[in-house]
Amino acid sequence: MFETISMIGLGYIGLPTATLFAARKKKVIGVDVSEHAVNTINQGKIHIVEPELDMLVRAAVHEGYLRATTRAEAADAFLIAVPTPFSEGHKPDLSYVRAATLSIAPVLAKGNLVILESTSPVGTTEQVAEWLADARPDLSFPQHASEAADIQIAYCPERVLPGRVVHELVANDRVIGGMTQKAARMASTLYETFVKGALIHTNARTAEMCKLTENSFRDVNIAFANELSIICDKMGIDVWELIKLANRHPRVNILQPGAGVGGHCIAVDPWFIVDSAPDEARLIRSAREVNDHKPEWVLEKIKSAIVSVLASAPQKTISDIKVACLGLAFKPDIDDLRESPALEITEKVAELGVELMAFEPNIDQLPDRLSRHRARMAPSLAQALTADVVVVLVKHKEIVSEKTNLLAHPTLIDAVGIA
Ligand code: SAJ
Repeated sequence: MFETISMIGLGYIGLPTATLFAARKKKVIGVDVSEHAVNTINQGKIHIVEPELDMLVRAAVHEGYLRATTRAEAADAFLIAVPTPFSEGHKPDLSYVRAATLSIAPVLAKGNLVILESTSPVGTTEQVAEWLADARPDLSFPQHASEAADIQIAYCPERVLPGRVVHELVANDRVIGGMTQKAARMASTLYETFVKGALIHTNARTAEMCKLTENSFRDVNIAFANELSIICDKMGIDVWELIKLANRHPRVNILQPGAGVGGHCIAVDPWFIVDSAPDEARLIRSAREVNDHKPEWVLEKIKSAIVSVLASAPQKTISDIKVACLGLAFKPDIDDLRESPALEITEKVAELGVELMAFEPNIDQLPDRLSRHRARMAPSLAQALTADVVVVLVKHKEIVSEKTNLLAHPTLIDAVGIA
């Protein structure tokens, strides 16, 4: 039924998905606006970091099943996996989805299936169907012709964890939201090519909301932990011990406070619900605000520590103070710095005019944002420990393994609970 599959958007989700189809000997045409991405993939290499993916892409390209291009071509099924960021006022920005949709419109043909995978506000799949219907009046679409439509459309979100994408794309259950039941059945047939998890059918709007709900659930729960950490700090209680104790209750499972919520999903997706239901989504909005505030709170703690060091050494000025920030990535044991609260905090510390050392075992070079300032990579954790103020921002394994030395430091700010 699906001989040729086209993936629009070859990023963190699109490329692994395209590659898994190709690994099952489907002919896959990957489309991306970035010439760099297209050229890299066509050489059998990858432009993103994700375990196991390089090997799979190399095989798929060399065996001729995966090819990348900047222009959409005819196919049996089209999958769209492009970014959906938010713009001013946390309003969803659908411009990439619209551009991707319009790019496939000229090559659509009767019998095609179109699947939107991008995390999207409720109603986006119907919007995609409208854009396509406007662009192709010669074809019929599900909003008018239902199951008899020439083109079937579904919304099928991914739910994979960065760093485990290849494994989770295959193993996780998947929600298949058809604009019609026929669309859901067609999408299931397509994903059965490589998905071993269950494929569960619903309508497109519920599937859109399901993706947003999953990430909002996590955001709300992390906000609870972050709020507790701020309350406990005020009350002189060790939040990490408190959480361990509370989690001994059979029905309590509090997550871990940290430096804030980073990445491109959890800090974004809940806003799509808030935008759709601003008066009703009170808890979801508060959680976002609590988590967004956490880096500022950590920064205030660092500033207080610097003030204390200066007070105990009156001959020193701010430029004499050495601060070591441990961890820059958005979460433990990855090299991904995008939307990282740890990086945001470290940059603000550097802006204070201190001498800054950053320790990040997963990267070789300081990002530009930091190298602009008086900042350098700490060659080792031992070196970082010579700083006047040491701040733990990410629970990387290399940092936790040094916890005895870290906890002995006289001015340690631990945002993640290494003890
Ligand atoms: N974090 C905490 N405390 C915790 C757990 C996480 O502060 O107890 C922080 C992390 O340090 C990080 C942020 O939250 O800064 C997000 O990390 P994460 O591991 O919770 O999630 P992501 O962004 O890597 O991936 C999420 C996943 N969603 C859920 O777990 C519900 C993943 O399954 C989704 O596919 C992904 O978002 C996505 O693409 O939407």
